[in-house]
Amino acid sequence: MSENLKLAIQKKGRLHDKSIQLLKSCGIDIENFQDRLFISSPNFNLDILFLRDDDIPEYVQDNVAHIGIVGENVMLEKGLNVDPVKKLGFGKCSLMLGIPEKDDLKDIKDIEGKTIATSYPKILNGFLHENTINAKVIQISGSVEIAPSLGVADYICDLVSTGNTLKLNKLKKSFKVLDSQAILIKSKKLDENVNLKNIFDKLLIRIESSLNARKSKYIMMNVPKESLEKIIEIIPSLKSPTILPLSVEGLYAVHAVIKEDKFWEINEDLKEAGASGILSLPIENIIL
Ligand code: PRT
Ligand code: ZN
Repeated sequence: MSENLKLAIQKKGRLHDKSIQLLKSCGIDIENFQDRLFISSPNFNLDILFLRDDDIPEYVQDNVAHIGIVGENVMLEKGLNVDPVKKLGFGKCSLMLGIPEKDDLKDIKDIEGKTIATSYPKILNGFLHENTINAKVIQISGSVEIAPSLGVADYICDLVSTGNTLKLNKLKKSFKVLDSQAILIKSKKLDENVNLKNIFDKLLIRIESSLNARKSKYIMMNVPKESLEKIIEIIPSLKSPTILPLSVEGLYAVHAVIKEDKFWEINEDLKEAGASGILSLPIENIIL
């Protein structure tokens, strides 16, 4: 039997559920994975390794896992020799400079000479270097946000999503260092194995079609003949819309695939132009 492709995902934490969801949306069955370190899918040549997110880049670099899903923040901080393949649209957050609420930081150059606590020294030092700023970077592995109140640092540089953690610690957002989201990474050695490369290519097509589908909606509506031209102009369709005559003379069904965020924008215009019974449906996959 030929070797399975090995994918590393987070065992527990913010990226775990969405990584599983993504695989399921690709039609990959994953069963009984709770408390397991390793499982094989029954319907796709894939083994899944459950790891701490910090360990994933190294496993992929060493080709122990052929591919992995991690935050871009982790990938960049580790700075290992892996190929980034595809941003996955979940786990979005920003690495930001957090400063005490009472402080005012108008110019990035005002960081000069300050002490900054972070779990991301490599990314932060790169940012400081790019902006030709000299500041002292202190590496802390957890609860970075308490460093200013302990007097250990002037500022922090940490991941932020809602900003509530900063607020709770009497800090506020200042300059953004990095935007991050989950990313699919791949081992540099994967392409050397034709069998594994084939499995990977199949998986990537499924992932791309699932991500495309998530951003799109299937819309349907009834349109009288005299409104057809106007309606077609309004619909920002991926391809030209499908138009089907209905059993009622002079009435047509119009079907189209549109970007999700456009639906509410065009809804009113469609009604005004004569469309009725407008439906929007989720799409599971789109193979472009
Ligand atoms: O155990 P393991 O090492 O695998 O997990 P972990 O604890 O290191 O990571 P985890 O599960 O917390 O995060 C995994 C990945 O999720 C990160 O590497 C980021 O890519 C991404 N992510 C997205 C985030 C956040 N959003 C986020 N909000 N990671 C951390 N946070 C922190 C933030 O720093 C703050 O302390 O969550 C807290 C709440 O954020 P606010 O701004 O909503 O208050
Ligand atoms: Zn971690």
